[in-house]
This record gives sequence, structure tokens and C-alpha cells, in this order.
Amino acid sequence: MAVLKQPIHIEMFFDNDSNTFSYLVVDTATQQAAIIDPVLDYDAAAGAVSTEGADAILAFIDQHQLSLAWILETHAHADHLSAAHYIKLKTGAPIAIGEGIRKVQQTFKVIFNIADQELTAKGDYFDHLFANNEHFQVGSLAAEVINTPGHTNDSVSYLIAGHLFVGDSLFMPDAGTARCDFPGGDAALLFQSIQRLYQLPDETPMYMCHDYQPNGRELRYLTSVGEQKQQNIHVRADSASEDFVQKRTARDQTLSVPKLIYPAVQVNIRGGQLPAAEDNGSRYIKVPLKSSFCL
Ligand SMILES: N[C@@H](CCC(=O)N[C@@H](CS)C(=O)NCC(=O)O)C(=O)O
Ligand SMILES: [Fe+2]
Repeated sequence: MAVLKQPIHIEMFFDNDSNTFSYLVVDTATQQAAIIDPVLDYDAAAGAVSTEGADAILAFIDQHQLSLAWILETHAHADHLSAAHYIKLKTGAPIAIGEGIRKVQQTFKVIFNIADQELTAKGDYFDHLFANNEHFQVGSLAAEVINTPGHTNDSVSYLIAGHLFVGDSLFMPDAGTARCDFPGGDAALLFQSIQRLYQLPDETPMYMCHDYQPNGRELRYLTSVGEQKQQNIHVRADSASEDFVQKRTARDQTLSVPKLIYPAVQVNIRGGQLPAAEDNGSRYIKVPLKSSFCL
């Protein structure tokens, strides 16, 4: 067995299709671990769901004889399906997300016309809903939840033993911030959330959820609070909210809808569970159509 670095070990896993970083955070004192934002593989054209990415994380857990304490989501993702439910089936670990998931479930319950029996929008499908500033443990590592809404209503960051996992709030300094044009998104709120993160010590390591490699540079997933405050192209230490909102809104108008937004959101508001099977035993992904004409 490889020797893990003391006292915390952070293993990064990258999903090439959605440019997503997942993390396994290990307390090497107790061998307890938490997974952040695991990805389920999905071939949209074939409707084929597979688990190579999640299985790589599970293999690491197995190889190092770890015990999984938490499956943590930074938000209900709009660009990839979550492997949270699959990993829960394999390990029994609880799935947790910010309590803002209720609002996200309610918004998309209406958009997808999901029946009450399938989704109450009270946080169902998740085992634990974190309140802002809630404290929890990963083995002996102290962890805290920081609400960072703006990209979505349910966005949170996780501060685990001084390591900050920001989900989609900030991207690497040369990429700026996450988009705020999804239902429930709010650029002014994202600015406030970033101010909260900028109160943390400058040396705090900050781990990204995505990197889209601007200008073709190499992939990067790690920066720090201090580096962001000095160099982030959208929000620095002395930035003003109005300027940010203007920049963010202008950029959002240029972005296309994420390729997997409909499959991703309807699965992720169910904690990574696929929609229930219909009476023929098959499960279906719904896409609400926008049409200017009637057939
Ligand atoms: N092209 C990607 C876009 C994904 C996307 O929109 N990502 C969100 C985070 S979920 C974002 O904030 N993107 C900012 C950007 O592309 O500048 C896709 O189709 O999946
Ligand atoms: Fe996102």
C-alpha cells in the first residue's frame, strides 16, 4: 500500500468530458474519507450511464483501506451527472449538500413537471442538508460548510482542515468565476459569497471544481485565497459589486447552455438517482422543448 501524506491527503480525480475535478479528502489518522463532487459517466446520444470515473475513486478507497464518511456535493451540477447515489449504494456513506437544494429542487420540479410522489422538494434523496456555517468531521479533521450561493441557490464551499473546496463560485484566477445565468443564479449574490471566502487567510489552499483551460494553458485545480484576491480576473480584493455584476452578466450572455444541463439537473436534484422506471421498466430523461410552432 502506498504511504499517504500526513495528516491530510487530498487525491484529485479529473473527468475529461465535463472538465470536473472530484476530490477524495482523507484523514490519515483514522483512514476516514470524504468524496467531493463525484461524476457519473453519461453518453447522451446513447442514453448510456456508466461508472468508470466513480469506480476509480472506489478503487482508491479500497486500495488504501479507507472508510467513506461522507459524499459531499458543492451544488446540484448542471453540466454532469453526479455519482453520489452510485457511491452510496457501494459504500453506505451518506450524501450531503447545502440546504439551498430545496429551492433548486422546487425550481426544477416545476420545469420538469415532476410529481409530488417522486419529489417533494424538501431535500428528499439527500441524507443530510447542511446549514450555513455547520461544522462536521471527516474522521479527526474539522470541517465547516460556508454557503456560497450565486452560481446556484444551493452552492456551498467546504473548509476541511484549512483546505477550501469552492465548487462553482471561483475558477482559477485567469478564468474568474462561475456563470450566474441558470434559474436561481444571481451575480450580486455570488459577489457577496466571494467576499466571505476572501475573509479566509491568504494562505488557504483553494481547490477548483472545474478548469476549462483558458488560452489552452495546462490544467490547474489548486490556487489560494491570496492569489485569487490579487489576480482573479473577475473579483479581486478591491473589486466593486456593480462592476462584477456587469462583467458577469455580459459574459453569461455569450455562453451556450451546457450540453448535459437537462440530464444532469433532473438526476442531480435526486442526489444522483436516475428518474423512476416507467411501467415498461425503462427510465427516461426528459427534455422540456422550446418551440415557436406547433405540430
Ligand atoms: N461547455 C460546457 C460549459 C459548462 C458550464 O457552463 N459550466 C459552468 C459551471 S457548471 C460555468 O460556470 N461555466 C463558466 C464558463 O464557461 O465560463 C458544457 O457544455 O458542459
Ligand atoms: Fe455548476
